[in-house]
Amino acid sequence: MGAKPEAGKAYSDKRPGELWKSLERIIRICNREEIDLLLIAGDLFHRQPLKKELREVNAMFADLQKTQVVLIAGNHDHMTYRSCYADFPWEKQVHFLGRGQEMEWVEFPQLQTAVYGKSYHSREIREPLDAADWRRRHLQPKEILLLHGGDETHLPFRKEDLLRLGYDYVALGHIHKPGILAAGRAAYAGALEPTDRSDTGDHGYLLGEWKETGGTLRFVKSAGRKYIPLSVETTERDTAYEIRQRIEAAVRKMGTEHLYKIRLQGRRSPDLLLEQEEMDIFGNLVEWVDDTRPAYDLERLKQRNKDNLLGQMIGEMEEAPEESRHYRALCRGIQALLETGRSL
Ligand SMILES: [Mn+2]
Repeated sequence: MGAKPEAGKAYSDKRPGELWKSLERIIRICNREEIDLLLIAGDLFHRQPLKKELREVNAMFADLQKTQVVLIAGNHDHMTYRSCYADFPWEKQVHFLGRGQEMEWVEFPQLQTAVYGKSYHSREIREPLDAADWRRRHLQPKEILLLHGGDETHLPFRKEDLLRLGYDYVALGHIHKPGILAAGRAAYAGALEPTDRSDTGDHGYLLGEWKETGGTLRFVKSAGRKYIPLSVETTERDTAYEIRQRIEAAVRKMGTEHLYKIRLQGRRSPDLLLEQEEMDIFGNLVEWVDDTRPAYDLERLKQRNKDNLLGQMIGEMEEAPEESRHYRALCRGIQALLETGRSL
């Protein structure tokens, strides 16, 4: 919550509201599926939550019929002495762990389960995970740890050390991409919704179940939109009209509700009129990279311009690797010279 992701002009304003809607869907799923525990492993908010935002979240949690909520604060919404988390009066089924610096826990005897966790009290935690600080107390048959971080500056840990703590399950937060760290033992649910254009791929939540026969854990897609990288191949025969149609067809096929990062690749006619604005057909274009190379008749141009700057640049370009920045810079320079028309 509280993120304002780049979402393409048609979506930018509605995107923050959509993130709230996404949480609302989770509440309905909890009620429908009679979920026992909803675990939120930090960074529920993208920044310090406002009191009115906590009231909204709390009102949603209040609708839970059977579900207990356990949450911690992550690096984005870390605790400070004036954090609204510090003294917020949560509903009785909501358990916020981490008003203090030490490990806290909540027991659910009817579920024979305890959930442990610690909130961030700073933006970063550079010290690696210390087993003594994170040990379980063996209060219930099943014990779960909520842990936020895992990269260099946010509680670095080695997988073996995490598993050695002996929890039945570690619900991990911080990394936006969902991923199982150790089958049935530790996993990142990932961000419920992608909140940045680098959050490509599917987003949703993890649904875990303990039965007599063992546990299962599966990822469930639930995000309303995703960021999709789309490569479009061009040839020197293509017109802008044709490229536009190609983009339109691809976006329609994958879904106009998604947000696209488009990269043009291949050759293109030297005098192609291509406006990025024109290519944002559905208002969901968030990134545009034009890596096409103009298909000049270089031999002819070099012959005609061997005594001037253009000829010199073409000579240099032929030496440079096609993928290099230098090559692309020369391409642009040559194009600029050609557009003035004088060298032709
Ligand atoms: Mn984080």
